[in-house]
Amino acid sequence: MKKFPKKIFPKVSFIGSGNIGGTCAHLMAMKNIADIVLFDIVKGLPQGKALDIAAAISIEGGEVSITGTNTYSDISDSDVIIITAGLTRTIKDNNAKPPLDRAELLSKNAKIIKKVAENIKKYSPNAFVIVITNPLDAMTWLFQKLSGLNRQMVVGMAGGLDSSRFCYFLGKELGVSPKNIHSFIIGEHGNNMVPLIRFSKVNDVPLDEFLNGRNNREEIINNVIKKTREAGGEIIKLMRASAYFAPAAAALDIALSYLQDKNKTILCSTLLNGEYDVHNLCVGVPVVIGSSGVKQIEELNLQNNEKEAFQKSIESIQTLTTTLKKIIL
Ligand code: TXD
Repeated sequence: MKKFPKKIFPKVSFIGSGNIGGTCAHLMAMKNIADIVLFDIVKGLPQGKALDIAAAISIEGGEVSITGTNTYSDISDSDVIIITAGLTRTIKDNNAKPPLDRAELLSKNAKIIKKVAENIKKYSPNAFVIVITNPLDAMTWLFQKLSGLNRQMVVGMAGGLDSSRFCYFLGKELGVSPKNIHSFIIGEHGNNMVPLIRFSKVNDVPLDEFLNGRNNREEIINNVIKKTREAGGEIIKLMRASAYFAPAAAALDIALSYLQDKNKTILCSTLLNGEYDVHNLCVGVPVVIGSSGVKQIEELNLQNNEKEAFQKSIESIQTLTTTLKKIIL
């Protein structure tokens, strides 16, 4: 019988094999598009998840491989690396307490990102890296600085998730499929996120026009924004764990756009060097992701009220980034 050479797949590594890492690895494995490495500091966790996902691949008839490891050299020469290592906003031992603010994770997660950056620089300096760890914009900035990777090869995942939540809530409110809603949420991944209503569309019609004539227009929009802002905390309150299905799907979307050169415009945190008049900060904006990473940063023409909200967001990211400079750099 004729033997065909085994297909060569790109390599995707996950640093952190917890809820988001494990779920995203599973989603990716089911697409049969990349060999996967799951890394974690907890012994057994990545190995166990890899074994479980390997059987799922087998059911699907997939050809990709998946490996679990506690050894950094196993991530060598990855094409994509997804970083989820770190603490979450969950307070596990006290259900009565509200979820932590993302900023409260700063110093502990910064130490973790430092170690991760050193190892990615050593073993996989040509990878396209997607940062997921909170506080997102500050951790993306820190990773880019410490790893020294080119800015177009580092993004933070958040805006895609926030926008998908906005589309879901608005779709529910209006009885429209979220698929037919476009929304833009820029700025910080946190309380100061900036939903750009003027750029939002329903069935290709600007949202403002779509809601024209409804006397509860303001109420609908404010309600959807509030729910979007609070979704992360609400999920923690409900299930005592940080959201992971949608974050994993949003990370996969970015990875696929890179691996398959889709040139999709996705809201990601990226290092701004003058764009939007922002210097040396990672901020959520629309970017085009393709085979060379961030191919383009799309500069939206903001109006004064939008600029004001964006500025508030920038100040919040700036505060965290300045703290990072003091404690880590
Ligand atoms: O939109 C977004 N960016 C986010 C971000 C949406 C939701 C949650 N977001 C943040 O992602 C969350 O606040 C956390 O900072 C990360 C990861 O969340 P996840 O829910 O996956 O957390 P888990 O399940 O606790 O997994 C984290 C794993 C866990 O297995 C730890 O053992 C591991 O990280 N960990 C490490 N791995 C490697 N190296 C080091 N140093 C390390 N420390 C912990």
